[in-house]
Amino acid sequence: MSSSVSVANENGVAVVTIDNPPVNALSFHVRKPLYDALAALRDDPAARAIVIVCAGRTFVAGADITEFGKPIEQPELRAIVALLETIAKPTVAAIHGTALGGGLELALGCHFRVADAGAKLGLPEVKLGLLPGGGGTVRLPRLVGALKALGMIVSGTPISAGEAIAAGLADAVVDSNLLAEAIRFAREMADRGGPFVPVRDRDDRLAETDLAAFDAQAAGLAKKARGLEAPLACAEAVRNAITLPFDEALAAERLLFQKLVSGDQSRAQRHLFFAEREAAKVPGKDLQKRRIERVGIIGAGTMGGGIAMAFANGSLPVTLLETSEEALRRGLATIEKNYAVSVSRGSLTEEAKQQRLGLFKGSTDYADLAGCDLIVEAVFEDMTVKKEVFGKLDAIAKPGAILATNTSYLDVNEIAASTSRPEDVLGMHFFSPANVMKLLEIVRAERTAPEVLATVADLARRIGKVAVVVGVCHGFVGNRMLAARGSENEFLLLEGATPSQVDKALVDFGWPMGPFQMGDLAGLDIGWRNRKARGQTAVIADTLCEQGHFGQKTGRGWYRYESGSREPVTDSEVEALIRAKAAELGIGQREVGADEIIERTLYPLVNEGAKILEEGIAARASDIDVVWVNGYGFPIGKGGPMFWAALEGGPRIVERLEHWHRQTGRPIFEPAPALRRVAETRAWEGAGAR
Ligand code: 3H9
Repeated sequence: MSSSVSVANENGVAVVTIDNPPVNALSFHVRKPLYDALAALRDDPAARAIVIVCAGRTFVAGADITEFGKPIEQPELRAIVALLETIAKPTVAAIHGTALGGGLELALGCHFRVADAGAKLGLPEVKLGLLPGGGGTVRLPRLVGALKALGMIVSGTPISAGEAIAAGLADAVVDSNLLAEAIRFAREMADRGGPFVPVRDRDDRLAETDLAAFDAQAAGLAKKARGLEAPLACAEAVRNAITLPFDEALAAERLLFQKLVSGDQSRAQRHLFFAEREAAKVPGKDLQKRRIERVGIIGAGTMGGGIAMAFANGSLPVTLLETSEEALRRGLATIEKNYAVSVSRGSLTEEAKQQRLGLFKGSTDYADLAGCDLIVEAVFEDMTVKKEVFGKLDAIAKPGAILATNTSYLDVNEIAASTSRPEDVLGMHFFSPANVMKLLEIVRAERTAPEVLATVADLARRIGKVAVVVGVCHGFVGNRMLAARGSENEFLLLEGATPSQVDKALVDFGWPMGPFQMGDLAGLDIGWRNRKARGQTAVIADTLCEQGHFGQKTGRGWYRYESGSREPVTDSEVEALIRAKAAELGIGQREVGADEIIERTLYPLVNEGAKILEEGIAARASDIDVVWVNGYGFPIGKGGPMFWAALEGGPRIVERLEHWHRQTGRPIFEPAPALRRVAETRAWEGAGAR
């Protein structure tokens, strides 16, 4: 007996309870007593059957991720599962909450799985850059078939108890009294008598596998892996389960796991797992939160509509305000259309669509916002307009209502100062499309009350957003760094790179898309308009816009697009324009390599991140990583810009920044002192290794 594992005998059925809050991870202090308990029960005549159950909110949610990268203390999970499979009496996993990763692998070591109706079962290791390393890749296919197992393991997405029983993963699903039902089930099995066949010996589902179909599905999944090793290793391991004897496939799984767990990609993804949870720890987290039961949104355009949908998706009633009936009708129609698309794609039921639409109330009268607990303004990005809106809100919002601006760049302190209650004001910077993108920058203004910050952070989680608290500056964390990433783009072209070379270098790095392709998708006219408003110029992009090349929507931008196609085609006229501009400016053209492109785009990005840390705009380097991975597509296998920078090595980045500073004379490359300092103390790397 230990505090983490206890055993009780319920009229001949041994109940082994794991109690390791918060998620019953299989830490060493669980594995050891669990192994000892099972070894004793195996030969204990007083136990006719064994049930493994968990205390608290969930079944085992996996191996203890904090132990990865350290020497493994025996017994390992694999040994526990192997021991389970030597037990002749019936063994039953009683599953509630989430049986994930090593948790599901433990359950796969049992003869039977009885699940609570609300339980979820899955092998999400791929999301940590890993594959299931406790036999999951060889046992799951034996129960659910190789194709289903491949889908589950490569996506990492858990399935419901209902799906689990249909797939053959669960043997019974119960609506209540899980433990009592599991004990009853175990007793019934003991009465029925064995032999009970361990999963390792159940090969019938594997025998029916169509290997060609499997390979076709695996090839499709591999295409989507975009440089990540884990999805490919997952597919390889499941294939081994089909083609190799059990023990050989298990040994191969082990080797693949060891390779991945010690690699940079998994370290990066584990870093992100903890970084997201760390980001949620905001100042005032333990204070009494304000109640948020109705949200008001001002503006039913693309942004406002998306934000309203994000709240409705989280079951919150929304009052949507527009300036005219016509604009309101248009906004609500777009929302309805978006939900209809989800229904047609099968990601939403008609019933859920109706339920969500039922949460919307439209209005053209500010007075209708008086009952809202949170009001988010998503009007035109202009300080005068925003201040006017906040003036009106100040007059009508009820005391204690939280007032948020969805500005991407403007000074939230100035906006807050236009009200008589700056402590209730903050920024909520959503990313477009706001109903889809997970990131939310919560902008803390100078006078924002801590409980306001904490309330909004909680709310963000409630609506499925990954929130990061940031301070006030132009562009906050994300857009400010984005400007730094793009600052060299045109110079790279003028010096001899082509748009497709720049895009390819970044796609090879792991981005879903390069900056020029992205520009064409978003519309080049947007940046043009912004530049004009700020009196800035971009020599090539401005000329393209003057010629009506706005990107995909006009069929021409940095690339050419055939009618109806989103496939970029190299445009020789654009390349000629770049050469002509370079000649006009007296800039000599030369070969520009992929390494130079990465250094001149991503090192300035990291450098800006370091400045942001120095200024306290972000509280932690890992917060910046969370912003960039969730909002801007920074490759997860690189862990975000700051994690990647630590692996690159601060001194190297500083040296290269100084090199490019000398070459170009442009001040953007001035290395931030924090970059040098932090790199030397390797503090960022410490955050990653947690
Ligand atoms: C694996 O199993 C490998 C095996 O195949 C092979 C082994 C040889 N370990 O998310 P929450 C912490 S790989 C350590 O906010 P929720 C988390 O950091 C693993 N710590 O709760 C947080 O700490 P803090 C495969 C863990 O209710 C606290 O628990 N399994 C672990 O929103 C609460 O977490 C997975 O990948 C862990 N495994 O969600 C599942 N899990 O309070 C990973 C959580 O200090 N976990 N913590 O910030 C999850 O997906 C979610 O935590 C879960 C609960 C859905 C379970």
